[in-house]
Amino acid sequence: MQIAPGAFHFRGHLSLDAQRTLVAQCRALVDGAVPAYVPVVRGGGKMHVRMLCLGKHWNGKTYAYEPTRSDFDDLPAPPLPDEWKALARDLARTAGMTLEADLCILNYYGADGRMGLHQDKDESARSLAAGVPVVSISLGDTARFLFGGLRRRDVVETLPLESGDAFVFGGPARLRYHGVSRIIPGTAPPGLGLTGRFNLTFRQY
Ligand SMILES: O=C(O)CCC(=O)C(=O)O
Repeated sequence: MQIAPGAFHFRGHLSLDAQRTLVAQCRALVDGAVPAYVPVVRGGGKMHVRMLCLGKHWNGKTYAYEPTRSDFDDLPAPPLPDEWKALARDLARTAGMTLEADLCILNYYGADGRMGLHQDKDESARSLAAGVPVVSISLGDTARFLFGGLRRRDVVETLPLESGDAFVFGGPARLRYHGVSRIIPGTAPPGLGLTGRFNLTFRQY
């Protein structure tokens, strides 16, 4: 469903089986050879998620993408799986947009996980100017997602992102402020076996 020009919320897009497969992949990745970590950002504050970037690493100190994690352990960003790229491509197409994702930021939110209001604007000037969308997939506990306007002070709408939901924002919505005010513990589908929440955001640098 379109919620604003360029912004789409697809509720229950992924079957429970598809969610289970993704959760297993996310788990293996965040505890793998290049594990997720809690970034410390420019001002010195710790983020409230565990993050793992695939394809390209987003450096929380410089707000720039790089091949290796120079703000943490110098390990290379693991590759973005082809089937994940295809999933993001299909979702963008469903929203009438084109995305050839070359990176994904995978975040794990525990019970106290959150993310302040921000714009995703560290991708290339070309990608941003073209309005190439961000495709977001939610797994596990429900998030209270904040979706604002192009200015920080604009009115912010709150919507629940549940397990299996996808959210796509591109075109005129690409630079809208967004964030997560909180996670609602215990709301993941019982059959998923996940405490907390994974969120995947696919982007094209
Ligand atoms: O977790 C979410 O739903 C949003 C994540 C986000 O805003 C981001 O990764 O930039």
